[in-house]
Amino acid sequence: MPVPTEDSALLAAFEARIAAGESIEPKDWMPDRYRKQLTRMMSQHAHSEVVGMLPEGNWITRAPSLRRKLSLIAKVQDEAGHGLYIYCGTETLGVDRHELVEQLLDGRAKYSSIFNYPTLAWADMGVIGWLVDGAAIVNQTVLAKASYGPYARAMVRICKEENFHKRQGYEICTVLANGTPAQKAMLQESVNRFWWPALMMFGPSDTNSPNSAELLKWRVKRKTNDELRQRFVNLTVPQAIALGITLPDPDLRFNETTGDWDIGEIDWSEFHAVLKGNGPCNHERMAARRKAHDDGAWVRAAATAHAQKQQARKDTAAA
Ligand code: FAQ
Repeated sequence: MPVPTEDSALLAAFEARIAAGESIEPKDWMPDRYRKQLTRMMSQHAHSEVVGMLPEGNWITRAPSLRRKLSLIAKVQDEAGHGLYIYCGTETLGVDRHELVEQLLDGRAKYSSIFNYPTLAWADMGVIGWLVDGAAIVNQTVLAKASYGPYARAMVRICKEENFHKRQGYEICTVLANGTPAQKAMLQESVNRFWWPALMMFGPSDTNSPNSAELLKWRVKRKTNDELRQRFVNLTVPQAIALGITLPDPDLRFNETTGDWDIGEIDWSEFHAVLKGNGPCNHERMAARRKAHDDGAWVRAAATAHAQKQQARKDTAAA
């Protein structure tokens, strides 16, 4: 019989707290794997928010009115804020955000596949808000109940802002759907491009998701990738019907038995190609991130110098 070690007692106590629905906080004991899994997932999430500014940022100068420009700028700025909350969250796990940013910039870290698709038309600003923020909300509403306190709390605030993003996106879609034939066609063409990539945001199917078992066991994830994807489909199909547009899936059917909308086969070869860096915009996105990072070097240097000066003043006053 194995002799219980200190760690196994700590692990049992940790798992009992999770089973009781308690929140794990930064100074609490946690298994190394829990810390590693959270760092991986949260840093990828933070990177996604920051890279996710690029496709929409591309349309700020071309928004069709001042009102649209203002709300698009505000949305893109919100995404930067979400990245910052989540980077702060990862720092509570004992990692340095500079190291995480390095991992993104040198290609070791992932970010969401969806941001490797181009934004070719104004309608994409509506469709990203509706489908991409819509998918993010479905995922993040559940993550707001994740077992790690700092991540869960960041999600509560982020979901409030994402809800606003989704509404502004859907409102753009509504205007286009009720506009001229050319506007309606632009909307349809955008939905045709974004529907399948939005479904891929939820990750591989449950049978091919290596991280899910551990994340579900420790209640970081509370639903599987496929469960969340299905929830998103069920919520979104009626919204597409209300807009009078067609979702590009000939196999989409309402299943009377399950009450779900069944979808056709996802092209997983496309998903894996995008993850390997071969999506339509991977190179462009990373080049833009690296340039922004290099251009911001003087800001980081100035902020560090300022902080050091403040600290020196405090030290002198305390001496
Ligand atoms: N893209 O074993 P699983 C947003 C990777 S925020 C790229 O199932 P897991 C807001 C996965 O990392 C969007 N990689 O992994 C916004 C793993 O690789 P690794 C981001 C993906 O962690 C809107 C491997 O495949 N949201 O949109 C993707 O259990 C508009 C195996 O997968 C989050 O990050 C993918 N789609 O489940 C911003 C939410 N899917 O690390 C701007 C938090 C999977 O082993 C504008 N994250 N991979 O090398 C999650 O919920 C989870 O991490 C999943 C993946 C569901 C993404």
